[in-house]
Amino acid sequence: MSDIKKVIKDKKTDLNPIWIMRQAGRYLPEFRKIREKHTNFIRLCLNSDLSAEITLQPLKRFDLDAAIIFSDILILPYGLNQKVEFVKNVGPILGDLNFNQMSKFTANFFTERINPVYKAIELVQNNKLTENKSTIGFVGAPWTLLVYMLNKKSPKQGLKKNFFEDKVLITEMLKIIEKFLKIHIKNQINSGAEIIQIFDSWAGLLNNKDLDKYVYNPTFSLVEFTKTLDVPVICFPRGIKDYKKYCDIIQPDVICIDYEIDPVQIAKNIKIPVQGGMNPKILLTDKENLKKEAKRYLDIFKDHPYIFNLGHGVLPETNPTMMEYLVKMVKDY
Ligand code: 1CP
Repeated sequence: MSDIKKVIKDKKTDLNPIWIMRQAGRYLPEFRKIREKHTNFIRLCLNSDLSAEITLQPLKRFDLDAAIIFSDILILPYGLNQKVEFVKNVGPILGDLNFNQMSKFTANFFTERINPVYKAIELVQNNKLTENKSTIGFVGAPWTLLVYMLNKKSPKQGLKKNFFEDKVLITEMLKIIEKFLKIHIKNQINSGAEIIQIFDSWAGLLNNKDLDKYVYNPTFSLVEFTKTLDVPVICFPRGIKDYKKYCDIIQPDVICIDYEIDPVQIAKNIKIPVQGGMNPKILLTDKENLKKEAKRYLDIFKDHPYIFNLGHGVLPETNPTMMEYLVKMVKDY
């Protein structure tokens, strides 16, 4: 069993496994080299050999405990025939949403469209580099996907003015998203994913009164479904104010915390295994500071089942030597 699984299943507190959100891609020169030649990002995700190679790149360099599949949460709208493009220095731009068409798609149609993602998982899972490690599959949470599919671009500058206007469309879209997320989760598990992480990157955009409809209900349904397949679920509701309430309602196997939440309060109030927390910007400072901050998290979660990770994805400008230092430091703790 991998150390991550031991932390999740056996609630081990003496192990300090580590993996890093967005560890595949972005900051690695060997990734950039591949990316330069493959300008269409979705097409790159759908190239099983390259996707597997990129997934394994960080494991070749660092003693990480998991491989996270090189894909994207926006592979779901792509699988449902919504246009998805990644524009340099802008981010994702999505095409118009064709609800009538989407509501008619079958599981087979969707699975066929993104089948190379599943092939990549098989390749990664069968590679020697992932022996005794965990292969992590992932999805975007229903709310975060609804955001991209309706907003058609990143909500970094806010949601479009009439985002919540068409309540019927929103309700129906949430149902479709949930249905195909379950198919996507099941397919990933059938291909060898041993853990599923649900990224709710935009949970922090909602008011408390809207959390039931957009976050709690649909995410709980996904978590419950994944558990019936006997695979643990890690939830990352970035920006949510009340992590305790989130855990009480959703009951994930692991809660991944963002860097804005006080880890001391988390360690005190939350009983389930915890992952993450440290601000990715720390990796842009110096080794001494990095050691101090990483140690702070390790100390706080010393008697708690804890998987080391960051409080959001590793930043593209991160120097790989800082990552190397971090992984060694956590392993030697
Ligand atoms: O231009 C490039 O080279 C592409 C950059 C890139 C990469 C490497 C994107 C575009 N996606 C990915 C891979 C990716 N995305 C992974 C697999 C690799 C890994 O984790 O190591 C994962 C898990 C994701 C997840 C993802 N995609 C999230 C959730 C996590 C988070 O960071 O909040 C989100 C919100 C996306 C959307 C997305 N895809 C890419 C970008 C630039 C964005 C964010 C856009 C925005 O700011 O709204």
